[in-house]
Amino acid sequence: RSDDENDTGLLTKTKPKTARPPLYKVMLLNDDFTPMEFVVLVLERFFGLNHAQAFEIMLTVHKKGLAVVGVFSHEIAETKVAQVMDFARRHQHPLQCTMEKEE
Ligand code: NFA
Repeated sequence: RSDDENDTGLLTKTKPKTARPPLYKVMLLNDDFTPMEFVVLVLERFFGLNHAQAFEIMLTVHKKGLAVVGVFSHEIAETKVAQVMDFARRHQHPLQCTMEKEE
């Protein structure tokens, strides 16, 4: 905090603003080929969801086309996307995972 003198001659406090790092939404996209159980496994393994939560989010992706599965710092979001994309590729499923800066 610093003291500033305004045009009334009064001293006022100015709160220093500490910028918070931006957060990133990690999303899963629907496709016609990835098995539902594989998507549930991804959500349990990489996003720490229990089976019921994972099944619910999988169904949302299936019905709506995509869903946000978590919100993370840039570095963590990048790691999640890379882990999911690598796991899907190794199992030869076309599942897509992307990240987007939160507003
Ligand atoms: N739509 C896929 C199916 O019917 C399931 C799926 C859900 C795929 C969520 C990708 C994401 N097998």
